[in-house]
Amino acid sequence: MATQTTAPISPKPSSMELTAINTIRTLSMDGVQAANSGHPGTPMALAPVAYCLWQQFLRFDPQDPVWPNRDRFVLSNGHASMLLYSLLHLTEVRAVSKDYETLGEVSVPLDAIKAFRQLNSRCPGHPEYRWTSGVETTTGPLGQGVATSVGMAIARQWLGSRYNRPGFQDLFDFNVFALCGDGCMMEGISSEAGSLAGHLGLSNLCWIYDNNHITIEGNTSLAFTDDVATRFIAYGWNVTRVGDANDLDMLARAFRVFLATKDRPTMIIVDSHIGYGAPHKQDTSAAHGEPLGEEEVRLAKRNYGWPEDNKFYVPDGVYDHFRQGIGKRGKQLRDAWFERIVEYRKQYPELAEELFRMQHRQLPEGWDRDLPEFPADPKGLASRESSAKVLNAVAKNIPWLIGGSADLTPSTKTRLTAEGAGDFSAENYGGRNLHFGVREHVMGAILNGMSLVKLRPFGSGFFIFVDYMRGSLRLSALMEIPVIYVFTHDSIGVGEDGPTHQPIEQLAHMRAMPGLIMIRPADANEVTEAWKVILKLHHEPAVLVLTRQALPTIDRKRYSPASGLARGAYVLADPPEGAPEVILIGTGSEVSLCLEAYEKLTKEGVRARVVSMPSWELFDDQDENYRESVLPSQVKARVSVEQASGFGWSKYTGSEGHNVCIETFGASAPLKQLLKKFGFNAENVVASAKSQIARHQSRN
Ligand SMILES: Cc1ncc(C[n+]2csc(CCOP(=O)(O)OP(=O)(O)O)c2C)c(N)n1
Ligand SMILES: [Mg+2]
Repeated sequence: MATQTTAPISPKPSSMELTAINTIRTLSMDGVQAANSGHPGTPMALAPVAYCLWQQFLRFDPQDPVWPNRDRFVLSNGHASMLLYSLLHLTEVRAVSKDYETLGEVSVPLDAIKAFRQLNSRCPGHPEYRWTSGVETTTGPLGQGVATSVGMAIARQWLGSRYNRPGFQDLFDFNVFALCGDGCMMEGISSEAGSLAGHLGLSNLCWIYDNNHITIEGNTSLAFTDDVATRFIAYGWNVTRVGDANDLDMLARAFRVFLATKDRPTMIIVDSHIGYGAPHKQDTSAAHGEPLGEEEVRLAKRNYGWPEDNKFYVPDGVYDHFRQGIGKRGKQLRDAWFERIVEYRKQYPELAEELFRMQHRQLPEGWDRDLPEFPADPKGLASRESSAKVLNAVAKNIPWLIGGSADLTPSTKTRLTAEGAGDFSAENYGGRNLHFGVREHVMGAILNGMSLVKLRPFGSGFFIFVDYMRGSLRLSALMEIPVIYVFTHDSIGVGEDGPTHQPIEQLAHMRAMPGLIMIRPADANEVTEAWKVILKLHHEPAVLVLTRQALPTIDRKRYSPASGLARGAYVLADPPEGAPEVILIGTGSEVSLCLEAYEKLTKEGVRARVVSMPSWELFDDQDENYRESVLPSQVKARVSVEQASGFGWSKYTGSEGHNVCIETFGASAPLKQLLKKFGFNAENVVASAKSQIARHQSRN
C-alpha cells in the first residue's frame, strides 16, 4: 500500500503560473483516464519543468512551428507524451502541411486530447514526427530522443558555421533541449550520445534528466545506481542540479546556467515526484504507466485546488497567459529572423538560395552534372569504390550533404574529398566529414537529428553492424525522413573475417522494414543510378548495400543499360530468340554470376533471362504491367541468386522456384573457397536453372 507522501504545492509560483502548470497536469491525467491507458505520472511531475522552459526560455513560435532557427524541444521519455500534447494544445501550436506551410488550424485541439490514443487522433500513444506538428522527433524507444538531440545540435553548429556571416552572426543559434528519464539514462545509446556530445563540446545542447528513481518495475535501486552527475562530468558536460521540480526559480537559474555555458553541453538533473499530487500513487511505479483511476484523479485535483469533477478543464486566462509568454516572445523572434533573412538574401544570395532549397528538401540546380559513367571492365571495381566516386561527384554540388562513419571510413570509402570538406570537430563545426567513433547506434540517431534539421546526412559502416543501429534506422523509416545509410562488406565476400562479419539475414531484415528503400547495385553503373534515386528521395531513408570485393563493370552495349535500376528490377539479358524458359534473378555481386550462367545456358541452347533486381522496394512500386514484363507469370522456372538468407525470395521465385542462398552463418576462409562451399559458381546456377526447367516441364 502506497504511503501518502504528497509533497506540499510549492508556494513560489504566482497563481497564474500555478494554474497553467496544473492545467498541464490535469489535461494529462484526464487524457490518460479517458483513454484508460497511458502514462500520467511523469507529466504531472514534470509540468513545472516544461512550463518554465517553454514559457520563459524556449525560442519557439507556436504560430510557425517550423521556423528554421527555433529552439528544439525533444521529449525523450516519450511515454510522457501527454505532457507534450498538453503544451502543444495550450500554446496553440499551428498545424503545418507536408510542404511546410503553416495552416490556420491548431495542431492539437482539445478534442484530440480527449481522443488520446484513439485511431487517427493527433495524440497517439507516443509523440510522432510528421503526424503532429510541433513534435520535433518521434520518441518512445527510450534513449532515442536524447541521441537524436545530439544530431540536431550538431546540425545547428554546422549551419552556424556555414551560414552565419558578418552582420548575421546569429542567423543560426538555436538550442536543443531534451527531457529524459531514468530509462534514457540506462539505455546504452545515451552513453554513446553523451560521450560524443561532450567530446564535440556542443554547448547548444541541454538535457534535463528527470531523476525520479522510478521505472516500470519499481525503484531504480533494483537495477540502476549510476552516479549520473559524475558520469556526465566525465563525459565533459556541465552538470547542474535542481532539487525540486516545482521550484521555478531554481529551474530558471539552471536554464540560465546552460545559456551562459559556452564550451560544453549541459545536463540539469531535476529531482521530481512521479504522480505528483496523487495521494496514493505519488512516488510509485503505479503512477508510471496506468491511469490513476477516477477516484485518485479526483483526489489529485483536490490537492491542486482544482474543480474535482471538471474534465479537460482549461481555466480562463490560461491560453492568454501562454500567448503573452512563449507566444509573444516566439513571434517576435521569428518575425525578426525572417526580416533578417530578407537582408541576408540581398547580401548573400547564393547562401540564401541554398538555405531555401535545403529547408524544402530540394536539391541544387545541376547537382547531378558530374555523375560518372564507368566503361565496361571485366575486372571492374568494388561497389564501395565506385560509390566513393559517385558520392564525391554529387557532394561537390550539394554542400549540405554531410556524413561520416562509425570509425570505418577507410573501409567504407565515404570520405568527402571536396575542397574545404574537412573534418567536423569541436574546433571546426564547418567540417563535412563526421567521426562518430565506434558508436553505430547513436550514429543512426544523430543522422535522424541532422535530417530533422533538414541537412542531408549519410552514415556508413559494415553491413553486419546494421544490427547495432536498427532501433535508430527504424525511426528514420517511421519518421519518413531521407537519411542515407551506406553499408559495405555486404556478404560472404568479406572472406576471412568470417561469420561475425558476414551478413546473412540483414537483407531480409531491411526488406521487412516498411518505408525503407534498400538498393544493392550490381556494378559501378548501377551505383551511379542508385545514388540518383537515393538523392531524389524525400520521405524514405535509403540503405545502399555495397561490396568490399571488385565487381565486373557490366558491358552495357551487350546488356541492358543500368538506368533500369530506377525501377527496382529490369531485364538485363534475354535469349537471342524466343521466350525465356527460365529466369535467373540476381542482386549485387551475384548479377555477374547470373550473366556467366546465362552465357553457358545460351551456348547450350537453353533460353534464359537474367533479371538484375537491386531493389525489391522500388520494383514492388512499379505497376503490374511492368512487373509482369520483367517476371512473366507463365515462366515458372525461376532461380534467385543472392549471398544471403533465402528468406522472402519465394515472393519472386514462387514456392516451387529455387533459391541459391545461404542458410547458415557463413565461414571464415578466402572468398574462392567460400563461393565453392556455398555454391556460388556458374556450374551450380546452371544446374539449378536446368533442374527448374525440368521440374516445371514435368508439371505441364
Ligand atoms: C528501448 C525501450 N525499452 C523499454 C521500453 C518500455 N518502457 C517504457 S517506459 C519504461 C520505464 C521508463 O522509466 P523512466 O525513464 O524512469 O520513466 P518514468 O517512469 O520515470 O517516467 C520502459 C521500460 C521503452 N519504451 N523503450
Ligand atoms: Mg523514472
